[in-house]
Amino acid sequence: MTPEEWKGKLSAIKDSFSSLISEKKADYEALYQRFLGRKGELSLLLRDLKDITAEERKNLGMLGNAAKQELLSAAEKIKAAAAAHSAKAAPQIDITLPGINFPKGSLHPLTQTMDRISAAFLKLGFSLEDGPLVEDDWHCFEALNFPECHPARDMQDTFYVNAKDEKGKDKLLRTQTSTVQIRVMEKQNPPLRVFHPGRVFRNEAVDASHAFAFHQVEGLYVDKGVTMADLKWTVDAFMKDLFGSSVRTRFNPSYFPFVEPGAEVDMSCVFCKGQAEHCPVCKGTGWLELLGSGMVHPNVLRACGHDPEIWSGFAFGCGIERFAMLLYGISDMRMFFENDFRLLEQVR
Ligand code: 2NL
Repeated sequence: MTPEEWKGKLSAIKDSFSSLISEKKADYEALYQRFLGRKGELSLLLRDLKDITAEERKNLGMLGNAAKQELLSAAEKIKAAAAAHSAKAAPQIDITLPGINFPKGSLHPLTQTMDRISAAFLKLGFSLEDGPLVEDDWHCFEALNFPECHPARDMQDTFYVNAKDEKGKDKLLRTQTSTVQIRVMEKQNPPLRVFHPGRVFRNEAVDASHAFAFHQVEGLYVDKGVTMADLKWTVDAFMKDLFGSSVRTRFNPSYFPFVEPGAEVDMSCVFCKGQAEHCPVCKGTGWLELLGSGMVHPNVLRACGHDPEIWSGFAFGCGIERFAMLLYGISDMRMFFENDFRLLEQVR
C-alpha cells in the first residue's frame, strides 16, 4: 500500500465515523467495535503501517494516532451523554427512604372471642356444628317447646321473612342458636356432644346492651344418664378455661321453655374479685350473670325423635358480645358494628 492510499483510507474512515456519530441513535458500543476495537477499521489500518517504508511510517503513524485520539474522545462523549440520559429516564431509587407500610390486619374482637370460646368447647370434647340463619317455625320455636302464644313468636320480637316454610308458616331469622342443636338431634342419634357459635336476630330497639343482630354460642350434650352435676362441672370448666382458674360459678333457678329444670349461671366478678363495693362491672354484687342453662326438656327430646326415658341431656348458651365486652373491656355493644379502627386496633 502506498502512503497516499493509506491516507485515503484514513480519511474515508474518519468520514464514515463522523457521519455515524452525528446520527441521533449513535451507539458507543457499536462505534467502538467498528472503528477502535481489536478488529476495528482504524486499528487494522494502523497495523497496515508495517508494510510502509520506515521514513513514511513515522509521519503516517502520527496522523493515525491523532485520528485514534479524536475518534476515542468523540465516542466517549456519546457514552457519557447516553449514561446521563438513562439516569434521567430511570431515576435512581433512594433505598434509604422509608418504605410503603402495609399495616397487618387483625380478626374482629367478636371473631377472636368466638375462636376462644370454640377452643374451650373443643377441649371439652364438643364438636363444631353449623346451620342456616333463615329458619322455619319448627326449628326456632315448635321443637323447642315454645307454646303457640309465646311472645317471642310475635312480630315485635322476631323478624319474619317474606317466604313460607313447608307447613305454610312464615320463615324467619333465627332468634337463637338452639335451632342448630335441634337440626343435629334430628339427624343424629345420641350420644352427641355439639356446639354452635353464630349470629341471631331480634326485633329490638338498639342501645348500649341490645342489638338487632348479635351472636350466641350454645353447647348440647345428650347421652344416657346425663345429670345436672355434669352440667355444673362442664360449665365451671368452660368458664375457668376462658377467664382463669380462680373463677367460680353459681347456679340460680330460671325458666327457658326448652329446659327443665333451667338455671342462670353467674360467674364471680373477674374485675373486682368480689372485693369492690362500687365495681362498675358487677355493681358491687361480686357476680356477673353470663349464661343460661338447663336439662333438655323431655318435649324437646321427643320432638327430635328421642325417648326421654332413655336419654337425657344438658344445654347451655350465652351471648358472645357480652363475653367480648368482659374479655376486652368494651362498654357499648354498638362498638362491635361501627368498625372504628381505634377499637379494632386495640384488640389484636
Ligand atoms: C341464653 C340461654 C340457653 C339452651 C340455651 C338448649 C338447646 C336445646 C335444648 C335445650 Cl336444643 N336447651 N339451649 C338451654 C338453656 C339456655 O341459652 O341465655 N342464651 C343466650
